[in-house]
Amino acid sequence: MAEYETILVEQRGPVTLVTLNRPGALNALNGQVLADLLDAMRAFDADDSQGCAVITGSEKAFAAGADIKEMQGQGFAQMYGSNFFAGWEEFTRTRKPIIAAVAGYALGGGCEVAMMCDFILAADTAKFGQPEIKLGVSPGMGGSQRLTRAVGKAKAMEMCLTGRMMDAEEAERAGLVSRILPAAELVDEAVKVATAIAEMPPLAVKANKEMVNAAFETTLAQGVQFERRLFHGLFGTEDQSEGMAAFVEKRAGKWTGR
Ligand code: CO8
Repeated sequence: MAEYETILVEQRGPVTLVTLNRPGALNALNGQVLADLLDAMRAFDADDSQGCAVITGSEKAFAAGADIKEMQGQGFAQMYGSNFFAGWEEFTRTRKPIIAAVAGYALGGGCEVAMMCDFILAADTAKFGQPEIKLGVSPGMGGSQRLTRAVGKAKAMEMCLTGRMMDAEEAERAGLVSRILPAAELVDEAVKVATAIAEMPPLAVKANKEMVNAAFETTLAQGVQFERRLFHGLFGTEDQSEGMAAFVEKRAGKWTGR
């Protein structure tokens, strides 16, 4: 298992657990975090023994945003010229599922990374926000788009324009997070959920992730067509034959990933 400067990576059975680890900066996201995380996610996607990842932070912060000290001295030419932080798009192309397990602050880029994951499990201590306006800027890693799709225009607009944070209860009511858990149980429960996903037929896992994500990119008719074609395609897999046979024979399925 590779060692990284800004993240800790461990395998718990079929689950890759990634812990953001810049405690002195509340896990602020700098170029090194991006490089480390992309490397870890490439390894995760390529490893057949791994079926689902969990990304978490500390008790106090999932991540308090992009690293303000790294960005402070930059001008337009440097930001635009280097296409600053465009590398995060690669993170969203990870084919296996990623769960964000969020405790404490998920602000700015931290909230945006949580929203790039496939779903968010929140500790009761979680706080979500897009406070970039207070720095004279705006979300830059998809927050204005993903937050709006997740919670609707009214809340997204209010949060982006005022920088107000949403607590876990409000985030769950608004549909930003799938569930709230006691902080002390967050990581273990997230690993449990990830293990259940990792034990599903792997091709069906990828197909389900792809089709739900397609809902954000297509019209309803195109999305329904995309779903149906993937559904048809799964009938070419061994795991479909096995899954349906196992149901009829009242036994558990054994997956080959083919
Ligand atoms: N960047 C760098 N350092 C940070 C950050 C950050 N985002 N957040 C906290 N830190 C550091 C603090 O500077 C401090 O370091 P030091 O001890 O050396 O002074 C340490 O972490 C602890 O922080 P605090 O003392 O401030 O802790 P508090 O408990 O008092 O406050 C808060 C916690 C409320 C979370 C506070 O730290 C805070 O407001 N942080 C900044 C939140 C923020 O504004 N986030 C948005 C950043 S901009 C962004 O994310 C843009 C994303 C898009 C980029 C895409 C580019 C294309």
